[in-house]
Amino acid sequence: MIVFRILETKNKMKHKFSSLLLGFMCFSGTIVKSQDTTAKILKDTDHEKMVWFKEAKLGIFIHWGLYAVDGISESWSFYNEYLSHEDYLKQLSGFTAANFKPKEWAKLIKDSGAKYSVITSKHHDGFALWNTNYGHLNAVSHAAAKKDVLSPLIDALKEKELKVGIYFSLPDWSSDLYTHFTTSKRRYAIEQDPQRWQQYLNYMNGQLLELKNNYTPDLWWFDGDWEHPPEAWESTKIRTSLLKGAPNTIINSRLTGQGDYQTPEIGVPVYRPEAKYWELCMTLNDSWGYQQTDNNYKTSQQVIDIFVDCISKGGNLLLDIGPKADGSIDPIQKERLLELGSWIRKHHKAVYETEKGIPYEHFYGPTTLSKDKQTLFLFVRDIPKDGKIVVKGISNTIHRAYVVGNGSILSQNKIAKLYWNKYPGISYIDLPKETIDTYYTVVALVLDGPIELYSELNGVL
Ligand code: H79
Repeated sequence: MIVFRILETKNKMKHKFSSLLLGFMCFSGTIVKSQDTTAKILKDTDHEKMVWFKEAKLGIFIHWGLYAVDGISESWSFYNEYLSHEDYLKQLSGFTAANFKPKEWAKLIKDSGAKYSVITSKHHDGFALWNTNYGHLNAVSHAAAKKDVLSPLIDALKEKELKVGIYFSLPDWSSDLYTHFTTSKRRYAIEQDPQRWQQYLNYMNGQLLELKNNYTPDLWWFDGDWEHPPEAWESTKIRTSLLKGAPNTIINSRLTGQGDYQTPEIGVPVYRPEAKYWELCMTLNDSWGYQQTDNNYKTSQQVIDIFVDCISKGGNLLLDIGPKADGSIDPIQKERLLELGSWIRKHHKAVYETEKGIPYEHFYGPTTLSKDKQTLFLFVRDIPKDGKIVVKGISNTIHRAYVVGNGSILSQNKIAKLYWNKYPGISYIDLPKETIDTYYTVVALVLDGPIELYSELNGVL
């Protein structure tokens, strides 16, 4: 259901399908290992500026716009001609933000365990949440809200010491200056009217500069780059301009070729991505924005499954919420964030400031490593039938095994260790029932030094 609903809209498009955005996909039943072709990122990204991102692990994505009024798909509903553009814009009168409490949003995001948030300043429909001087389609001039809703949210996020990411759609399907209007209607082709395209770029860059100057975001989250090649977007120029005076700002991979990190969407990477920095964006149900008819919410277990999968593979999860048009947040969405947050708080040592874990050959489950590589965290989802977990091929001495967030010291015994070779044997660690967590129990193995994995191919002799 999940992928179907989202892809259903896209399949209507006349473009050839490419894996550019959805990232890390497998096709036609053949196993295709993740390839770096999915999102072209810069090779010379400054690693210093990526530290907070790498250690953050969780961000909260916010899709808030006109589409929440009728509960229809963000921008795509009119693009794919499910309703007219005129009817889509009628939602302006329902976008009230009457119960919008930015401080409560920021608190919820903080309580989810996230370290940053990314908010849709403008989706493909061109509706801007801030008081832009470029165009009239915005929350202040035309919507029932009659106020800038972006500024107070960004202030509240900063007050909570959360990093701020701004989502910005390169396409603006409502602008007369833009090439694409709907799936069957193009306004013009760039080659036919380069001047008009230049006017669009001026408009778009004007908005970007407003956002930069108003909010000095920590991260830019671009979307929609697939509609034109990077030369048409002048993506190099955009990056230079956004980083001028703000060199530590991070840019996602959808400013084609100019991004700092890879941006897979929905598809949880099966294989560990090769990219040093990546972030999976994911919906809580099957919709980015609020859709009252969509009750296909992932359970808390499933949300935590996805989160653990991402961090054990060295990536971040950008988990989406879709607030209602009045600014309130659905109780189920709140509950999922809070449940994730309380699990993360209990296990924070195994989550933040960790690195990707070890290969599955050593432990049949997700793992992370402390920054000094001296503590290995094992994420145990299913209760072992004999109450023991198994770790193989670790050459270090395990000084201590304990349950994170619970403190119990665990007993262990080793089998198949000979004195006359280096094969490290197999460790069995007892996991008493009383220590089991509702979602994942995390066992920390404190090692005698940085982890050393036994990797001789031929075994003992
Ligand atoms: O904001 C949410 C979505 O509305 C937006 N990104 C998230 C965060 C998004 N919409 N579509 N996509 C992302 C990916 C689009 C993929 C496709 Fe296509 C569009 C598939 C078919 C048409 C890309 C372009 C692949 C072929 C053409």
